[in-house]
Amino acid sequence: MSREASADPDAAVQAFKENILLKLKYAVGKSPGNAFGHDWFEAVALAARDQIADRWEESSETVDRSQAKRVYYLSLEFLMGRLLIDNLCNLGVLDIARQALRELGVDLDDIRQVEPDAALGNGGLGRLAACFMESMATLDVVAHGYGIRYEHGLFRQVIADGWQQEHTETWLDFGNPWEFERPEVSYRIGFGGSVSTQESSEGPPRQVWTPGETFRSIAYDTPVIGWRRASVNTLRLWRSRAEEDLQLDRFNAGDHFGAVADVVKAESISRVLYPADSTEAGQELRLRQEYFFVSASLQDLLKRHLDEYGDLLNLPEKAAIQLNDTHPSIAVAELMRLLVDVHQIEWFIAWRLTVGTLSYTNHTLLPEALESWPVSLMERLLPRHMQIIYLINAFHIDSLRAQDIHDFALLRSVSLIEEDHGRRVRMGNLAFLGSNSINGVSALHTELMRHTVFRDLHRLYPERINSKTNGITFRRWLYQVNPALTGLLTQSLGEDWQVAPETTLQGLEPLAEQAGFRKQFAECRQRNKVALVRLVQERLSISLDSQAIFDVQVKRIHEYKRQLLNLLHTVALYQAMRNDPATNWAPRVKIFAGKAAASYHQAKLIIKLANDISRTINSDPTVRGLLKVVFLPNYNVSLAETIIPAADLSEQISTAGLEASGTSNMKFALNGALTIGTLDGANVEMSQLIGSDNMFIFGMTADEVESRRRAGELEMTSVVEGSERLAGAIEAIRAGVFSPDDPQRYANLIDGLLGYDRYMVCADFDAYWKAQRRVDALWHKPTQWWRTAVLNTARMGWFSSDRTISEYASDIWHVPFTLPRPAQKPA
Ligand code: HBZ
Repeated sequence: MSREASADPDAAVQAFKENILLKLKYAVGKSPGNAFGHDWFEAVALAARDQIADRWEESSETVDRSQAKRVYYLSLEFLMGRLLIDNLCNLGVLDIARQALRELGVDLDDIRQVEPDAALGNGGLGRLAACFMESMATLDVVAHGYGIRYEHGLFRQVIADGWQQEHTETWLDFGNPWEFERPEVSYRIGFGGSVSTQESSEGPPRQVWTPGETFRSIAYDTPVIGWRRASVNTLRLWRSRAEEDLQLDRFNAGDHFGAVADVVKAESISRVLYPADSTEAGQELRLRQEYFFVSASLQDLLKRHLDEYGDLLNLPEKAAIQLNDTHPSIAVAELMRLLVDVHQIEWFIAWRLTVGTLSYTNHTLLPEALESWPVSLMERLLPRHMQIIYLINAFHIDSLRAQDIHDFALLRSVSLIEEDHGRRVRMGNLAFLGSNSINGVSALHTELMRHTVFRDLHRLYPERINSKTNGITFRRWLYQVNPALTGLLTQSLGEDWQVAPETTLQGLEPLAEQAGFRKQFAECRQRNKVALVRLVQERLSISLDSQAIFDVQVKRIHEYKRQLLNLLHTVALYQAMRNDPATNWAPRVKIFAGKAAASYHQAKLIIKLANDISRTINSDPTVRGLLKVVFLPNYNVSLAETIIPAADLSEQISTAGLEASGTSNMKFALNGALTIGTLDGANVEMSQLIGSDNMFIFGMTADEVESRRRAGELEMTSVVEGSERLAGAIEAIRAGVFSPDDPQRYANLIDGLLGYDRYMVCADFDAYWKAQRRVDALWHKPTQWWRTAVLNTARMGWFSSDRTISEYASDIWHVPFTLPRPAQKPA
């Protein structure tokens, strides 16, 4: 099959249809008469997979022949979501598949819903990895993603009486048609045991690690195809297995459970994704997961390298390994171990190869999210790695002393070992020292990295830190989720705009001045809103007015993201509407969704508060037609795909300096929602490109937040007293207006806010309220609103993950890439 879909559409439909029927019969074992939704999904997925496999083979052969440098993206999370539409789109056969199914009496839109979300991630970091996989394939960057094939992804959130409950997610229950199991690709992973010194006649003594227990990693490969059949890369996820499935001697002795104990222990490593999205997990199992996938991935890529070149000394020229946050940072010690102990490369050469190959992306500055492991745990679980870390540290500190650096405070701060709170290994410092590039994910975040967490390391290695502002794949986050708008853009900008939206989208700017175009743009939104209204009706039995402003905050629930600020505004707005229902209010629907880490009590209370507020307001006839509040349960990629294109207003209101980048901010604005937000993360760059007068920017800047924190001004009684609206909202929540069944429910939450407002919710409230009134005012001027909305879409081109990946490719990985080319027209 060529890079373009077949020139004869009808023949292509017939061929696809036949393949679906073959898959249904021979792979699923059903006939069309007794096939259910999932059977059809599987048959279509397998038919699409055949086409991907053809391209996969071609891609691999081309790469093998060219001996191109390879990129390895190591990430504990890949939040892929559903893959059917993604794959059909990138193959260029979406319409062909739709028609083929229609002729079989099946609706593609029904069966796409059957596919479970691959939720192997918590939030932005995991979704970024998924967008990057797609962009790398699209740009022909030769890349492998490496991670864990969790049997259970992020928990399924159920809201019961307003409270979050976590249920096990079961995405593999019906199998996974996209993956290929590779039982022959398997490595041994050790833990514990001891290290001994072995004298050698050929050189210096060698350290030999004899693990106390070993498990096996098994590879599962999912092909990732680029847009318009560009390259096909591989996402290789590891599953953990015991060395033996059954200990027969124990079984024969009657110990039937003991006989499989090792299996249970081994498999627990890849059993479930850690649901904490920022607080350090602090669990042995988590460290085991990190080491397990890092070791398997490094063994695998070194084997590939040796098969290709027979030598490891050219590793940095032929491989670039990107560490997605510190979760894979044990790679620094593991790569050293493999090079020195297994491949017997001299220490300093191994160190040069390691630093030359690794690079690290930081995604957070929150102190509680910076990983560190107790030395005692490391010594017990990874004794050889602990020795290696000590050695790296000793050589590092020695080299500084040799440069006449003796400042004790500086040496302490750049050390790999934290001595103050029990001895711990600082994984951020390990990743920094072992990498040639350390990048932040937005300009502001990178600047803060240079001045906060990595201040001292940055002084020592000023050229290492660089900024790579995040991006999103437009294939999924515009073309697939918003076919109406995509169609309008094609009609207005011509067939080829999708090839380089980074530049072509700007062509919309003059159209923002045309009433006819604005009307069509607004109609697209309206269709998406109606779809969301339907979903809310189905899931929550709440009816919404699709003419109201859809004001949306969807993301993980975290205090720094300030859902509480939004809820306080909701209450204040409710009170203002009740007091004065005759004012010309802009009707609003406040939409919330997001999961809280299971152990994060405050975040779970915020979910309950959102649900309490929702119930009270939605049943109050005085604000009927003016205000509704909904909390949509179980936020995931698929739900985002319905919500984002239906949003009028995007809430990006984190305390400035704390959101590293944000990526939903980009998805909303690309689809034409207006942003209300602080100057935080990538909002800053968005405001530069979109124009701050086309966004509702409010609140303290990162510098102002910092000064206020330094001055210790976190006690808020006087701030609240000075703001009548804020005081009213706080008082109502505290008095139990929204929780009559338990009036004290939010007393602590509110007291905390007044006594020590760490995230400056109160301090930013008035500015937020005013910005919201600017939203109302603009909504009353539809010409201006829609003009602004069009300009938002027009100016978001730079936030494509193709741009981000092209920067990683040129500046960090030093690999070639090709931007998409226009489709060749059939002769
Ligand atoms: O990474 C997010 C940042 O908060 C967000 O601002 C940024 O846009 C995004 C992509 O760069 N960070 C996360 O999503 N972090 C995690 O999900 C996480 C997961 C497990 C952890 C720690 C953090 O142990």
